[in-house]
Amino acid sequence: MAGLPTITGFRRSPDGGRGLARDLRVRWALEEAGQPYAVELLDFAELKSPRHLARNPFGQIPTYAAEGLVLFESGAILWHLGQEHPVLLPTGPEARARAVTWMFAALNTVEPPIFEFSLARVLERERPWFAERQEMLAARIRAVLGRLADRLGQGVWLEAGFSAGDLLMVSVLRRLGGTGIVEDWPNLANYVARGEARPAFQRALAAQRAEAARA
Ligand code: GTB
Repeated sequence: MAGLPTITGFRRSPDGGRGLARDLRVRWALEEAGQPYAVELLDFAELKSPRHLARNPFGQIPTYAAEGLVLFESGAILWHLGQEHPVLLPTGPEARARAVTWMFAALNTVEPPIFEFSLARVLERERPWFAERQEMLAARIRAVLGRLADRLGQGVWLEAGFSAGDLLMVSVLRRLGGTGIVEDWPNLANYVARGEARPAFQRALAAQRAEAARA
């Protein structure tokens, strides 16, 4: 659709519409911002096409394009949207810096062991060392989540109000759905549920599910 920011997502997400791929966090951010958007769905082969590699040199989703600006990396896209939308990044310089810190914490500290853990479940199940490695990765995840849960305490969000830091943290923790790991910390489980209950999240997930059903 001409004029609207356009993001990219999987035409057929391997998660079957559970919203675990990283386009969901961009959709959620756009919904929080009240910014209408268009979605271009890509087959796996199209990810590595010259057209898409021009948008993202790693041939991945999500990307974001608006008014000649083309971005990749979900964190960078959210940071960009946050410049215009205080619901994502507060305007006060210190509050904004704290929110950005949580964005980095979600992507650089919490997501890597979770990503490795879930990737191993898909790619390494048949390996003789699978169980041992899963245990090791689960221990790494638990160490990080314990610290995160301590900091969150009985807070509603990680700082005074919801921000892109929470949006990314909840998105990252959702990947552990079904493993029972997050549930070991009821405050974290409630935090994820609070994020998922936000109307903007629900709209983003519903849109992504509807596309998955049509694909
Ligand atoms: N650092 C980048 C970012 O944050 O934007 C990473 C982007 C990324 O990993 N993209 C993945 C991709 O395009 C999709 S999200 N992969 C295709 C490729 O590399 O060729 C990762 C993902 C995929 C599927 C599920 N799932 O089915 O549950 C979950 C997460």
